[in-house]
Amino acid sequence: MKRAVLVSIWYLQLIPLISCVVDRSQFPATFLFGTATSSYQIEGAYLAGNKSLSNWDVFTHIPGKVMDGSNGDVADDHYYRYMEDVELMHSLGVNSYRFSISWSRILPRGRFGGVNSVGIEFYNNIINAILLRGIQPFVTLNHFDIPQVLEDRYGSWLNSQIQQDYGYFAEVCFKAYGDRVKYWSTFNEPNMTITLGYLSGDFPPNHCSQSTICISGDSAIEPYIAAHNLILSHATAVDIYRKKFQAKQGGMIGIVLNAAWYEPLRSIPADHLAVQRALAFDNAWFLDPIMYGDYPPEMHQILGNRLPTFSMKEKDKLMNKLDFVGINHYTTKYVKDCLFTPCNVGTLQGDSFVYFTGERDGVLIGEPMAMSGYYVVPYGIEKIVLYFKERYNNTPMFITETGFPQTSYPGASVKDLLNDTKRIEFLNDYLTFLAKALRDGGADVRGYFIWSLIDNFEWLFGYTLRFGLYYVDWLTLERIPKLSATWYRQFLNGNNILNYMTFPSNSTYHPS
Ligand code: PNW
Repeated sequence: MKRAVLVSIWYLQLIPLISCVVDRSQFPATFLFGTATSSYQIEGAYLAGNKSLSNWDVFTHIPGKVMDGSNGDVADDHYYRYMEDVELMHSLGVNSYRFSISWSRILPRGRFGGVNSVGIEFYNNIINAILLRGIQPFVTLNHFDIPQVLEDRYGSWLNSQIQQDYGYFAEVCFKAYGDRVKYWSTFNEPNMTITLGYLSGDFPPNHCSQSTICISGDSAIEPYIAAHNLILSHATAVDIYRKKFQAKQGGMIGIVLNAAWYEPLRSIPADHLAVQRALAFDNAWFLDPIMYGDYPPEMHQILGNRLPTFSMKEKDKLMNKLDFVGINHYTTKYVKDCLFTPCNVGTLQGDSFVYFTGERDGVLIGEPMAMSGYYVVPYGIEKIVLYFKERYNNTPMFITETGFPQTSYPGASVKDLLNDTKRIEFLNDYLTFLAKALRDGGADVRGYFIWSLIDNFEWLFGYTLRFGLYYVDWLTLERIPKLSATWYRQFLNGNNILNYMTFPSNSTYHPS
């Protein structure tokens, strides 16, 4: 009963937002429109072509770590079917493709062994195939998966040695692919790698203070050390790119953050400050050092000497180490202050003293998505873009991910999964507000990538969530276009089928 009331009130709030139908012409002709994937989530072939085990290969094989007990051993079998996936992209009419490189395919033993030519060739094949079809590669060097050997030998991100390993890996990639790749991101969502890996322990290397969940770790200290080494690894790679490759190859290099937007729960100063703190602990944690040479003031104030310091030399190395900011944006939440008035703080928000919720006075901030804690809030994308614009002097930005999950529960009919009208509305409404950020806000956003091209291995959720524009049958690995694939193709063609689509009565257009 309560839920029914919540949903209907939420619907009334959305009425003014759903009347807009976005158009390709609202974006510059040079704008990148693409789809995004990552190596571990799609490739499979986990032992093929001299690849070594990654941290995710090892982690997913530990019972109980992934919701449905699955792993990425096969995933979408993209390693063998990449040509089919390239054709899917081509048929969509995208002009770019964001994908990541598996470090363990390129350097199976890190810097302690040779470069694997089979791995090099695999990504060469992809890059050449997409370029032939007018699709620009947008390459992520690291999307969560690292060679397990780096964990076993010296504790990966907790050890400063990783900077050398990462720099070496990046250089091998610039050398091999930089003649054709003009967009490089060093890391995907380091904020997730660090908080999930060293604070909650949900991701490898499964470190945290709670001995029932983690074998080892210290959630108060390790996240900050690991982040410090990761930030310096980013700077090392950018230094190498700028000194040895950029002038000749002419590309851009940046980093990608997981960037939710936050609204104050109450209109009181404490909650407004809490929003700033939440944003600082999310993104400025990484971006402030990379742009300005030090951590944000909000973190210094709270963490004191738990926050490692950058030497003068490191600060110099860090300054202005970004050509663009990549923004992965899915959701907006309310934030409540817990610093001035103590309250219940979640594990991941502990040090920022904020409480996240999706509800205010019994009204949800947006329709809940299949991923818990995620809500559909189209205006959030405009606000997060304008926040980055202000804080980082309108450094060029790309929406490197946004997307909508579907639950793949046993019994979900393929027909319903293919008829993904809610995803279409989500994409249309978020794009509408993105266009507004460009038009009214003057934000220098240069591209937009939908997560994801195909349904894939969704980390802790295994195969229970589907983000693809294409449905994947996990038994046959057949790819089938969802309605959203048709919508994206038409949108890119200058048409938006929302204009003449009739929605089924259970869609959010006509909630029963
Ligand atoms: C992104 N989690 O972040 C990632 O970059 C993608 O790999 C991922 O598939 C996508 O979002 C959709 O979740 C993540 O809670 C967000 O486990 C949340 C999680 C992981 C990754």
